[in-house]
Amino acid sequence: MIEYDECEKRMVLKLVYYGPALSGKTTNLLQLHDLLQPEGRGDLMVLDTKDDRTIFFDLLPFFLMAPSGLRIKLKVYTVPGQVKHDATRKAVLQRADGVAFIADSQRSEITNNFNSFQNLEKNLGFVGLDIEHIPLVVQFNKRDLGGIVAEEEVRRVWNPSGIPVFMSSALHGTGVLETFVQLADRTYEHIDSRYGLAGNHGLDKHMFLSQLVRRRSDYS
Ligand SMILES: Nc1nc2c(ncn2[C@@H]2O[C@H](COP(=O)(O)OP(=O)(O)O)[C@@H](O)[C@H]2O)c(=O)[nH]1
Ligand SMILES: [Mg+2]
Repeated sequence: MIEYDECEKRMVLKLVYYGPALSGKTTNLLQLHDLLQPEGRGDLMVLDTKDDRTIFFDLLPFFLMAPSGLRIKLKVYTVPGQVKHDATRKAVLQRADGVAFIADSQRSEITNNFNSFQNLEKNLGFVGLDIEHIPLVVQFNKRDLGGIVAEEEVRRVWNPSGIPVFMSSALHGTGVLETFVQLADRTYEHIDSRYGLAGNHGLDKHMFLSQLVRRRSDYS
């Protein structure tokens, strides 16, 4: 599904933050924009309506270079979570190389999380992708709030799936980088096995991740 042009030495990777409305997908991108190294980072595009909801998507681009000269553009998208925007979600999911599912930890959101995850599975199928094989991580956000599902309960439900699960409070920046790094790690593995990022381009995983996630504070 990846966009790869051998002659142009160019690769575009697409990561998608999926989940129910208001779970914190846009907030994750805002925090990532602040946490990640400025050099390779493009401009964050956030398209909110006046009621603070994403109607199309948000986009945060990153640029990396492999020792071979291969240029990699990594685009991180969010989807609108509201049920009525299903067509937009399908469009954003097209050609995705990895997905982070952002769940809302509040008990009141259990059904919305469940429906949105089912919607992800269905829409991946619709665009010709398979939830069993696409790099996928799950984040339970808003851990700072009361009335949330206990971590043990979350893990009991999700552990059998083998999908990595992170607890976060995106509003306060915790768990955001961990989620992203794990998604980037899984995506690297997936791409490397098909395109030989290490073998053909001299880009090992450590180099890939460190180009992405050097924190701002490393520069001050
Ligand atoms: N308390 C709390 N609020 C959060 C957290 N993450 C996001 N929010 C709030 O939840 C609302 C929806 O967040 P947003 O990122 O727009 O959700 P999206 O619809 O998934 O993009 C906003 O008011 C955020 O400030 C969090 O970790 N804790
Ligand atoms: Mg949003």
